[in-house]
Amino acid sequence: MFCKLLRLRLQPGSPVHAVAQRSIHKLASLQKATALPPKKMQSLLFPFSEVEAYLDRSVDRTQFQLFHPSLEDMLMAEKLFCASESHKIEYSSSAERMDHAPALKQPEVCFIGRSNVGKSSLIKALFSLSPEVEVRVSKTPGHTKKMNFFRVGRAFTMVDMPGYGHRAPRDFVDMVEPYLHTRKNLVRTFLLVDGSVGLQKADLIALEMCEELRCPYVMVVTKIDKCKHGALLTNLLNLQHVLKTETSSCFPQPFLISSVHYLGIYLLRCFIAHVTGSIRLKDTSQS
Ligand SMILES: Nc1nc2c(ncn2[C@@H]2O[C@H](COP(=O)(O)OP(=O)(O)OP(=O)(O)O)[C@@H](O)[C@H]2O)c(=O)[nH]1
Ligand SMILES: [Mg+2]
Repeated sequence: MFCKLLRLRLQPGSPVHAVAQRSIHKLASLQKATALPPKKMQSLLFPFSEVEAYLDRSVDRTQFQLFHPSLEDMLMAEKLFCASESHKIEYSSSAERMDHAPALKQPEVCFIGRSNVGKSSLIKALFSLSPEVEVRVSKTPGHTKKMNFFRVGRAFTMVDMPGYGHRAPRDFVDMVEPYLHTRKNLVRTFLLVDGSVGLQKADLIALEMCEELRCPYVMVVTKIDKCKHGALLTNLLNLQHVLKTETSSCFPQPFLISSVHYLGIYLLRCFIAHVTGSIRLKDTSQS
């Protein structure tokens, strides 16, 4: 009964729903984060700082901290993720094949990775300041079946891809590969791996493909809120080794993310704004 009532009161348009939406909005904003104690804020903005304490002194940390923008830069980037009358953030279209993909001029970034790794959740977290943008996530692997295009004003487009592995191996061959091969306005590909399990065979195949295509890509380590420290460290060090020895098109710094607790979301917003040319970082030595 209570649940029914709650659901009723949380209907879109109801006053309670509006309050709930506002609190999500607050949680996701940098303004809110700056009110946290310094250590907490540091791990929210730069999640690697949390892990770093557990690393052996001999481990080279520079690779994990190459992109280290100022708070001012992050605030500038955050504005791009807030919709307004003149800056619409919206789902634009879906496509099952490249000839159905919208012809767009603005820079584009895409998110690829195994089914269930958290691609759609990451896009949802990035858009959490504009909660009216609907991004569907699901516990069931293979949920996203098409390439979904989201427009961020006139600044850039973000593309949510179907996952590979599990029940959707064809999607990858039919959609992701042709997309990466042909998309002219694609400026960065984000390849997601699950922090608890690390690089899997399917991830290495995707990584090899990005290398072959020489498409600039970035590794994102997801669900770090669920990872045991030991497992996350082992997987990070293995990833660091692979990036150093087997890649040349990959940005050396992996981005650590929790889409549930917004860890690393602020940093990734800033990186996306930067690589799409939407903001100019104040201190260029940090790029
Ligand atoms: N704890 C935790 N769970 C997450 C996180 N990101 C995603 N999940 C959960 O993981 C599941 C899969 O998330 P999706 O975002 O739908 O995964 P996907 O990669 O888009 O999956 P496909 O569309 O099937 O390729 C959902 O149950 C999410 O709630 C995270 O950062 N932390
Ligand atoms: Mg999805």
